[in-house]
Amino acid sequence: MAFRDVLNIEVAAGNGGDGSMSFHRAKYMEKGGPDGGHGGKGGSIVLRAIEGVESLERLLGRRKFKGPNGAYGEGRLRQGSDGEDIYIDVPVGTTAFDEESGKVIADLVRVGQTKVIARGGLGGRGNSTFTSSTRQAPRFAELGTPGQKRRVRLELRLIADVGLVGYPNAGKSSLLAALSRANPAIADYPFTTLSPILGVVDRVDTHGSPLDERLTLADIPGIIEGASEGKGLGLEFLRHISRTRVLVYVLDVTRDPVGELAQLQSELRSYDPTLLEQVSLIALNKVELVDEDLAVMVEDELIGSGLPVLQVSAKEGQGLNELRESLFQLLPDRELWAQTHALDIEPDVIREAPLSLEFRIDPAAQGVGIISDGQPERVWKVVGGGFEERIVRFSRYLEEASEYLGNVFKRQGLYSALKRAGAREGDTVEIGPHRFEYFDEDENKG
Ligand SMILES: Nc1nc2c(ncn2[C@@H]2O[C@H](COP(=O)(O)OP(=O)(O)OP(=O)(O)O)[C@@H](O)[C@H]2O)c(=O)[nH]1
Ligand SMILES: [Mg+2]
Repeated sequence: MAFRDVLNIEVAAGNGGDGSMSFHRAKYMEKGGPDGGHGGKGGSIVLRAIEGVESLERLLGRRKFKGPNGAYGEGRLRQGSDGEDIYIDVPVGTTAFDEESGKVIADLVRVGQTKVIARGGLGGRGNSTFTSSTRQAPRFAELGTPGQKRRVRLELRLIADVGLVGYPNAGKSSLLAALSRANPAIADYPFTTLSPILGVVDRVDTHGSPLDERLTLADIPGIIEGASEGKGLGLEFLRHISRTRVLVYVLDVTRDPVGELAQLQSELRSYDPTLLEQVSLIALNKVELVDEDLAVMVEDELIGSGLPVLQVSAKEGQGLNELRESLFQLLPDRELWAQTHALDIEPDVIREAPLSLEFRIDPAAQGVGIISDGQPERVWKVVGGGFEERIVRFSRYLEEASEYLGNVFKRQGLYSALKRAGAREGDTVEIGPHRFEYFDEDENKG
């Protein structure tokens, strides 16, 4: 199975069903009352984090997800059924971005965590809702709203506590194998590891008996000079160590450890400078291959980097207990770490979020207008307040719903605001693509 850690998908939530415009019909009854039911909600698209899937591969077969529409309302006050939410199961550690804005929509770090990434449309209200003392037979109903559509980029970043970084062949996979039960491929050629691998490391006491404490260790493909320009396997796998809490630089003592460390750090920096601020240590590997004196000399040089250095041999097991114990001791508290590394995530969408009632009369459009009948037309452009959205929801019944809408707008203070701004009888009020004539209530009283 190929390892897949980036995937683009398209999601479209279901539309809300339209409310019904219906009147009760029964034998021997001349005119029945309005009995149109509400439309159902559209199904949302929800990301859900599941355990045990390390790759986004399983989603490859399906790139488009569409939520079912809510059903229309019907007569006899029958409500349309809601479209069921669609769940997309992704591995823990998946982050979702809105492709257009680049913003983070979801960051799933716990098994079972969910996040709506496309919100289903709202159902419209049936005509029975709109009766009042003066309107006993509303010949209009509300339409459903469209479901949210967007393109989403999914990125998987392994959730590991510790990440191993180093040049190819430094012995990262050998260390993972020696410290955990993981069984990665190990070979004496570069780029043996082609995709990230996770292992679980148990803490042990001084006698080697397991304590009930473990951490996860991620082994990623080797990094070489120029990786930030795409050399070798590139830097894309560094994504997987971006949220490990400890970094281990694995250096081969027989090569040029000081030079390689500097190079590694410079490649990491060009990918994400905050990686260098992570708690880090150096595992100076393959020490059994060189003189003790040489190893000590190299260690001294590396200490100049300010990082703790441990001499180890993945092959002979030397220094591994110390390395394991250091990892547990250095590991920052998960909660504290999460607080300082929190992503700026789009807030949860609340289905019934009310529209903002705030509106403004666009000053740019005031008094400016098109000449009609030799007279400049006075146009008042109104922005916000949810007016346009409301009109859209009655677009099929604009004529019949106009009085109702007029009352809603009046209650929201639209006419008094226009009057204060200087609107006069006969002026044009523009809301989105809709235009209507301003009508001064006071002048028309009595
Ligand atoms: N002598 C000796 N050889 C080692 C030691 N650790 C690893 N090796 C050898 O070094 C070679 C590379 O080891 P790997 O663990 O595959 O190295 P890697 O860093 O994972 O390499 P890539 O996956 O290619 O990035 C293998 O032949 C290992 O057997 C060690 O402590 N001593
Ligand atoms: Mg490897």
